[in-house]
Amino acid sequence: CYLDNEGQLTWEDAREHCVSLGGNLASVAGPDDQRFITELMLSSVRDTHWIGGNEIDRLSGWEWSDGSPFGYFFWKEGEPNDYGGRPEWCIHTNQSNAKWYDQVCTDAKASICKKSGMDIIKY
Ligand SMILES: [Ca+2]
Repeated sequence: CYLDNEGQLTWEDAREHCVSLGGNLASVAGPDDQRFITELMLSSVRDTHWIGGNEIDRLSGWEWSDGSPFGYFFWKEGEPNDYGGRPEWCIHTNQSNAKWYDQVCTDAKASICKKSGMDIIKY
């Protein structure tokens, strides 16, 4: 299931929060996962949400914090861009189009956790 956390956290704090709930920040394996993410985004009071995609390990490139393979992409056109030369090493989605943007990981944002075995919960 997917959990929409509307509290504003850094990417790392958001990931730790998801882990404390027995999950991780959401990974997106394909269009079905993305559809769930999009539905959650549309019902949220927040415009942007961290998901698990990151390139904090600069040698590995983009990967998911839950360890699943990074093989599907839903970038906004022009992203990822390390805008202005900033270290935009974490992925958030945007409510207006549900697409992915790279962003500085210390920004405070809402977040979406993924956990197996439960229905979608909003809190
Ligand atoms: Ca960016």
